[in-house]
Amino acid sequence: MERNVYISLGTNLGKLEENLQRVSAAVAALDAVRVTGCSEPVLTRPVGLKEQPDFLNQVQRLETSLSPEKLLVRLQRIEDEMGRVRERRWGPRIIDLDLLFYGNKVRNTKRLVLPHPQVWKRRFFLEMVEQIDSTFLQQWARQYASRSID
Ligand code: PH2
Ligand code: MG
Ligand code: MG
Repeated sequence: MERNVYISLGTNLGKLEENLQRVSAAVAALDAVRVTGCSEPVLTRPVGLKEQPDFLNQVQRLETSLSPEKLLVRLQRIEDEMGRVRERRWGPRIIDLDLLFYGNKVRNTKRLVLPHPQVWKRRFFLEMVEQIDSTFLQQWARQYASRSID
């Protein structure tokens, strides 16, 4: 069981608040996943591709018995079911679900990079994580600094 999983929810097309509520409900309905914290939703400037509408973003903390890879597949399934069209990288989307942190796990595979490669560059995500748990990022950094290299 991993208790410190952080995901970001985002939307910048259509009715933003409605989209966020629908995707929240879909995450909450996942088997083997419990939502244990939510930040306030925040309107953010688009990162990457600048010529697109602002995003409504929110961070949620999950507790789950799913592996990072399995959780990622479930999140991608929600994106697909909610009609996200994967067109442009970093382009506008009805729904965007990103896995930001999975406890202290580090991954660097083709399918999954953990922590999310963009998380350190997007202050608003870090601030939302801190809103949920003001000590998580410090703990993460301390564990990372003292990790055994093998
Ligand atoms: N997600 C992206 C690209 N750009 N910008 C903001 N503000 N919020 C996002 O969630 C976001 C983005 C691709 O995942
Ligand atoms: Mg994103
Ligand atoms: Mg994404």
